[in-house]
Amino acid sequence: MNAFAFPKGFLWGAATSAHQVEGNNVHSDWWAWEQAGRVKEASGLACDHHRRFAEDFDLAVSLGHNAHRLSVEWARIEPEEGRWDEAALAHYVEVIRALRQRHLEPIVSLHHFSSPQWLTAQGGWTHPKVVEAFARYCHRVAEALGDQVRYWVTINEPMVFLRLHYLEGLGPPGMKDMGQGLKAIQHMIRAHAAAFRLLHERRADAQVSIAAHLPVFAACKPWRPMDLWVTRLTDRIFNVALLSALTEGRWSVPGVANWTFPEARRSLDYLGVNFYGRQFLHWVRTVHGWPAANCDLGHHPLRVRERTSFGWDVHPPSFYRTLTRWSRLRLPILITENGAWMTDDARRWAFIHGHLQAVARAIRSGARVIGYCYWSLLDNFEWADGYTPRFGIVEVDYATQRRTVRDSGKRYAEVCRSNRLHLEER
Ligand code: IFM
Repeated sequence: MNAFAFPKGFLWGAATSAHQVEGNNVHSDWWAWEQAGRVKEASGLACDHHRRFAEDFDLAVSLGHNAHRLSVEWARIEPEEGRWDEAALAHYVEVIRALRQRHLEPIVSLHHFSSPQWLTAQGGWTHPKVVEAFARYCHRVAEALGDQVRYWVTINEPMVFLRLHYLEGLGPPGMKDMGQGLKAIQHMIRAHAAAFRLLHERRADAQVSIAAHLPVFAACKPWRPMDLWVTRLTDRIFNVALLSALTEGRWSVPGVANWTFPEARRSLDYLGVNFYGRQFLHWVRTVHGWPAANCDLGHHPLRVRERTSFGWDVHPPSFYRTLTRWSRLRLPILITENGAWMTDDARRWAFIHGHLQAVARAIRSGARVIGYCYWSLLDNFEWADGYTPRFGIVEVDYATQRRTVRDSGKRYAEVCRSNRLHLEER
């Protein structure tokens, strides 16, 4: 074993998103979706973070963090089209001030799965005017927060968002249509490019990216040509095409589409990486959807040794692979999310520890990783899965809003404080 020192100034923290923690996000499309009974549980008061943000940031400081990722909520800031809620903006100014007072570097996402109801009523991200609407909203936020925020995430996990909301109908607007999904991707790329530009106009040293969910895809049955084919195709559309649109201005998936986005060329200052494990895929016959589905990991007792309480694969070597693969873009990498729901907290720590080992090894191999945000600081509302999954290094008792730091949070704090990790030789 030897001690690995992370680079000086490394950002250590945890991430949250507005709808998942704030509570009473009544103008968002997710709120309407929940009220319409489309999910088993509604978000309601969530973690009441809208009122308790200062004490939650105190907790983050007590855990040795020096950064914090959060999102601002479009639906609060523009509850009706063209009507700006100044009090909502003032609230986020307060939030950022509270972070700065505690020496927590803010990493601010502008869109994290939830959109204003008025936008979704017009077709959401499939409507061409979303690009301009998003830019207007970002402009307002940049005006209010721009001098206090350096790190921005324009859109969280664009491809997961599209898959869940536009291809699988699991979130608003509940579409299941590949054609609409393809429209939405184009609008997201353009919206990101517009936000990138205006954030830089506001502050030249802004660091802007997306948070890209970048799994390693593997075939369920690699001896089946169709499984292999659909796995490569999914990697191309989910991982490669999006990143080449934002770096080279070209989105191309053979047999699907070839587009150019000159305005999106070089629109990443760093790469935000969300990583949760490998995804095993097999080919499925479909009419309007994507011809791939996740396979039952139970079929892979030899290859999938460990799973989270969600049943997701746990595989730190794949994290190493993702980090080294994408370091070829020659951008700094900020790990904007990595985490697990584990009913046994000792296994959560093992997950964090294993993934930090992978980060250290990737840095040793040349990846320029500048920070790590665990998902999540708090247990929170996990979208269609409600409150059952618990990802937090801080446990939340939803009946009393009492916070209790988990042991995994304390172990993670030791790494954050020391900026070091004992690297286990393999
Ligand atoms: O809770 C989500 C988050 O909103 C986006 N990334 C994955 C997390 C865990 O599923």
